[in-house]
Amino acid sequence: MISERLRRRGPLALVAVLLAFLTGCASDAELDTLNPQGPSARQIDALFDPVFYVAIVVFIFVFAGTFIIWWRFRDNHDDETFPNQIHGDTRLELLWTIVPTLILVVISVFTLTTLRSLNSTEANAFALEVDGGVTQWEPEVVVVGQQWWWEFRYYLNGLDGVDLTDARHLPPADIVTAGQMVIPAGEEIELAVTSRDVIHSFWIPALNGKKDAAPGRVHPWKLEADEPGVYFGQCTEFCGLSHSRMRMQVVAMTPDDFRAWIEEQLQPAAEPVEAAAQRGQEIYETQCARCHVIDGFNDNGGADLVSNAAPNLTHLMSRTTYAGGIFNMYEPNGSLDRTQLEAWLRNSPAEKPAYAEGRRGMPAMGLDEGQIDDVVAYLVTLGQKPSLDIIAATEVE
Ligand code: HEC
Ligand SMILES: [Cu+2]
Repeated sequence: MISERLRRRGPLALVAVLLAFLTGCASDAELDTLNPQGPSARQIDALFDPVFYVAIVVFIFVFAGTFIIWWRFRDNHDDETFPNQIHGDTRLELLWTIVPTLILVVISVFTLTTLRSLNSTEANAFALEVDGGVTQWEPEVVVVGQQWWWEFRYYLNGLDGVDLTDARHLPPADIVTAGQMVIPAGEEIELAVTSRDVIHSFWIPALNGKKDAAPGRVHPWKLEADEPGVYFGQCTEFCGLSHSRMRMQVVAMTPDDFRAWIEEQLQPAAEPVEAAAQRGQEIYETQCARCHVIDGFNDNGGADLVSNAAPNLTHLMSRTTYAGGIFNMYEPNGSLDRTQLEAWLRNSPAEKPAYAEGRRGMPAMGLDEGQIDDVVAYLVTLGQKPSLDIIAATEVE
């Protein structure tokens, strides 16, 4: 007999299950794993789908079996009429050992083949114009995780001879950016993934699976986007207080736009002309330069951070998000989101929780409102604003 309790609670439980199920129906979800937009993600999807169908068949089989047995033998408490016992039936034992084994063997063969192919790379050289000459760039990007943001380093002459084993003291790169990795669409990009502190995990669901970023290790990985576009990601290894605020994006451009981006990023910062911006630069020099780098102005030789790095600000304005990809730099109409940037400079740990006293994240700088205005006047001279299309496509909530 179905108990009175179950009769009352059953519908409630069903609603809860349905609600959980419905959350899976979001369309256009940024981190959708079932919407592959590059070759690696497609391979994973091609493995996922058949395994999922096999799992459904097994699920139905097991649950139907359980249900039928429960129904047929319900209310049978009389020991005299115990049903036939099948313990030790060799045929049955063999059957339910061999069938699952076969299923798992077939799945593992396909899984291993997919893994092998995901871990092999065949990136083609990509021609870039650097210093008036043509450089054949082996498309590689160094990905460094740090509590709680991602850094992307481009070494245009290749990674041969670049020692990545100590992520806190990496050799200078041609381009260093944070939060947004820019790549050419339709090209395979090799990644070298590492970390400056704890274990993080790099994941752009539309383009590929996850790869751990571990301190002292360099993990190879790859990405390719079929089309120009913006692909969202999220750190997926719990890494402390602001783990959920450690986001990133891949911005895939047409090859020509990408070349233009490289050219722009190679420019050192220009000297500020306005008086306010010059005052801002002085504040930067005394207060911020111990952590941040602006190419052409300072390197942070004696960095003060435990993790030994803060985002490179040379082309800050060319990024549309900051602080681990959680804030928009621009309003949808393309104007600076000044309120948010000022709030960040006023008291960053209030905007994004961090252990600033434990030297993780950016500390509150104690600037007064006049100084904040001057610093903003200086920051807006750093790098070019991207197109409205990119601002719209990269917008975060
Ligand atoms: C003690 C080191 C330190 C000092 C000093 C410091 N910052 Fe930062 N800053 C950081 C770190 C670390 C981050 C990354 C925080 C995060 O994303 O969680 C950061 C992030 C930023 C960002 C966002 C950049 C991005 O792309 O995500 C800006 C802008 C910034 N700082 C400006 C400043 C300015 C201006 C000053 C001086 C008034 C300053 N910082 C002083 C460590 C520092
Ligand atoms: Cu992380």
